[in-house]
Amino acid sequence: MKKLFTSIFLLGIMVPMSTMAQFQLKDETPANPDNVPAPVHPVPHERQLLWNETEFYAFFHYGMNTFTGSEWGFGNEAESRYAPLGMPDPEQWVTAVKAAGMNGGIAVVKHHDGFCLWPTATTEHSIKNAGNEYGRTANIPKLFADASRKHNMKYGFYISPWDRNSAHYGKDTYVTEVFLKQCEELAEYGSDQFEMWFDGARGGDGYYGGEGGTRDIDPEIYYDVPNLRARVHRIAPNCVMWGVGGEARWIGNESGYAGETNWAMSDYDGSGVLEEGDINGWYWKPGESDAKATSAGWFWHQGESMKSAERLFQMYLETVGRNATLILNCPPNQYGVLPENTVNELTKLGKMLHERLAVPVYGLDESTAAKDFAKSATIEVSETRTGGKYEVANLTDGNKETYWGTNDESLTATITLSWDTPQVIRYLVMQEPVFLGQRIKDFKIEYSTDGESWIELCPAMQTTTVGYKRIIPLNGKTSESFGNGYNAKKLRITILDSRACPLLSNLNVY
Ligand code: FUL
Repeated sequence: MKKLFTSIFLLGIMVPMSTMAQFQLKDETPANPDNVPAPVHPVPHERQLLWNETEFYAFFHYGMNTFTGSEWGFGNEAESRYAPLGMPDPEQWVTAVKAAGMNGGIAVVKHHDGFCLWPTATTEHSIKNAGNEYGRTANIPKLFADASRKHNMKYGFYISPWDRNSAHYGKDTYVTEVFLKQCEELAEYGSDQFEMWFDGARGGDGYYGGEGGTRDIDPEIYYDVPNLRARVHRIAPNCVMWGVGGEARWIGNESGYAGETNWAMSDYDGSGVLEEGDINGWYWKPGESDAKATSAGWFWHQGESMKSAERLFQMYLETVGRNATLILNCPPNQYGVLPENTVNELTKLGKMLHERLAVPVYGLDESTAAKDFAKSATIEVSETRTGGKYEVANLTDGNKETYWGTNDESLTATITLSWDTPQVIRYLVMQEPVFLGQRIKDFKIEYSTDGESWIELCPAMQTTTVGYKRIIPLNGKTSESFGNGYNAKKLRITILDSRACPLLSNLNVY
């Protein structure tokens, strides 16, 4: 120890004075010259942020069940039963959902029955042995990935961990020789995929290579999730591993709604927590809502009908508008295409989203998009964070990296928008820069027709969390939200409480 002190001392006298002065100068430099707010933990991983920006995307349940009429095949279906009536056309799926304002999709390429829609090396229970030439030649993950890239859409795959066909299921060899390899094969179909979807998958009864019986497994342990994540991320680094993978959570229902209060954090996937998240959660686990656009099951069924565009718009408000993402199921039929009524309703939905909320929809002219009145408003705030980088103009600059905020001591704030002439307004959109954590806990919205007196809007709605995106129908109703609107000279948002100084990256008023 003595020797160490001596050498440090000697080193001290050997350092020239000019260098010492430089050290001192460095110490005096403030550590945070821009006064960047400290993050409030937990914060998302880069891939979770990218995933959140996908917002609204499709689910395509297509496979063996499309031909057997089942929802959960037992696993003993002969491969020859998979025999499409025409060449499956994933490009048609992709363009149809793009017209609905969606930004991507997830194709089911293996459901619980274990039949793989690509020529996997892991099993003979795949399209290699399909009943006809269409079935044998249409490599669905490949066609789907190619079409998505061509149309600038994000894409990913649903691969059921539970495999009712495999003789290995329930043994270690299923995970090492079948499941992980299948996930890697799928990752190889595109290093740019955004999400891999795994359901709860606790096992149950099945064919299991002819042995039958029941296999009960603990998904947390059995699927070797850390290894699964590492192996997929090595190939597809931005692929969020949903469900079993632990990087995004189920929203707790399949009806297309999230809690009005919805935190992106959660530790525990139990009831209650799923719809609303958990303000005290240690993990960033944002909610995804999976819902059906059709009246029957997840797979296509004869005679099923399509939900109306108005109903789908309501789902959008109650999911994307409540800090969740929406994965809307549109099942292809036995020809391997989306039926005409599905395509028509999706097109109507795209028009609605464009005309009401200015969602960019391919093929629709920008001049027909909802007008953003925040852009023409004069915006005053109770306070602007010091540092020169947090001005109110950041709210309307369309840049997700820039934001407005208060100083650390203030957990409340007001933002007032005014117009020279009153504007008819219906929706308010707010976004937090969630890369610094989700903060806002409580807010209220008021408007004024004369610029003097204030009336509270949607008082019965839980105006609590904001998160990545919150869309508020100002009449408080998600079901009949496109009403007459409010003739507003002013609109005031009061942030009443926040986990740390409130920050907002974007504000729109339609
Ligand atoms: C569930 C599955 O059991 C259903 O069949 C469907 O695929 C749904 C989206 O996930 O876990």
